[in-house]
Amino acid sequence: MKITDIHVTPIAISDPPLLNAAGLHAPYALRTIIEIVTDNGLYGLGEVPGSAATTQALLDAADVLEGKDPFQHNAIQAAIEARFGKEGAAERGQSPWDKRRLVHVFSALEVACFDLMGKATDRPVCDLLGGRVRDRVDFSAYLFYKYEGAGGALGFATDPSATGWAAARQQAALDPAGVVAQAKAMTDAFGFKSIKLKGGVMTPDEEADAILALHEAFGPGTPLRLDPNAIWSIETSIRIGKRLEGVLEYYEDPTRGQANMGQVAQAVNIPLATNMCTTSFEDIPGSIRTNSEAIILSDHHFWGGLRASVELARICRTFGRGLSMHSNSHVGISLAAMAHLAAAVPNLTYACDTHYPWQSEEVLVGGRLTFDDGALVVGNEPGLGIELDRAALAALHQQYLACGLTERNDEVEMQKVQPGWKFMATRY
Ligand code: GKR
Ligand code: MG
Repeated sequence: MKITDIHVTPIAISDPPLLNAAGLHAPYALRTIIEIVTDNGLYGLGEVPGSAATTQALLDAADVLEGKDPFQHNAIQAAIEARFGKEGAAERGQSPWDKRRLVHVFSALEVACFDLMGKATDRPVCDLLGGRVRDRVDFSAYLFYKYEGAGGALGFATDPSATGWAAARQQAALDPAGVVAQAKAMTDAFGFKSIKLKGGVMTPDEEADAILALHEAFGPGTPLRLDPNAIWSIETSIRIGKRLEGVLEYYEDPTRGQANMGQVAQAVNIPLATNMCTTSFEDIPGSIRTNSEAIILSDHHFWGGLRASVELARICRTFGRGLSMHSNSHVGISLAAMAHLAAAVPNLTYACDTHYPWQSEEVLVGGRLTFDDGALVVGNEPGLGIELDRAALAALHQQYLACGLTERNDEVEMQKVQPGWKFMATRY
């Protein structure tokens, strides 16, 4: 089996006005979809966070891949590295999401190759990652402070004909009551059993109040997480952490950097988790030295693919780290890859993050994937078990061209609402 063609398609999907430490989500989130075609008539799919730079890098990678065997990951990785050079942790940036280019290229290509390998061998991807240890992958409710609005063409407006979660996802949530209402609507609609609140938006005490309100509303049996995306000082992180001891399942990136996280970890009796201070293999020695977190949030888009994520799981087991999973706004190709990975990793024991309920569009035949009582059921279909709806892909590509966005910039979006607003690496 040889690679003959690569199609790279940037798309824009409607995204509501969600708030975070870096600002505000734009009306559209960008993703790049990759399709790798082989000489035996198969195709494999990958999806990564979109930007003009990532799309260009994937287009530049195309000729490196042509003629290669999709089973030969090492050869493909070496060829990509030879083309692009190496990239260090420094390129990640300070935002809540990862801005490195190469990890995205590896991830997109590698996931598409795994999809192909599965189709060629008539095996689901989880079988190629060691075999499933679970059929059902639990996901958590991912709550956001938000302005009123549906995103996409509606922007800050709402669609009065919407019902159920589609109606609830348009409502503003800016205080503890709004957060609890959002949590109820989301858990009712999807059956999620764990809840994460994206913090770093309101004052730290308001966010702690929201967590305490969730604890009160859902009871002690519901695992809760808070993620201020590292914009709190050590002192604030410790003070708020003390308010939330016995309430949080884990405390995600309260402060910036491994050394600071290590100090908070020593002072607060809640496991710390990260997708910001330990984000690549070269960060692992520092993580061990500083004891910066108890749990690492894996993300195959940022750790360089599915194989790398399985390696990360092994390292977590060796060093006594727990393992959970991070997400960003996405469609079903990423969700299917996340589910196959989580199905095959024994120590991925926490419910995974997903932004999927916030999105409404899809590029898959059959439309949106569905959660069964908070979980995705991983089937036995070959590869990722999904097929590309080419008409839907073309429509979302047109939406990309029409919306004019070329990269994610939450600060610029926030400035449209609050002129002069500035991202601060440490705000409180
Ligand atoms: O979607 O606004 C968002 C989140 O803040 C996202 O970009 C983060 O990467 O989900 C993320 C996290 O856990 O830090
Ligand atoms: Mg996080």
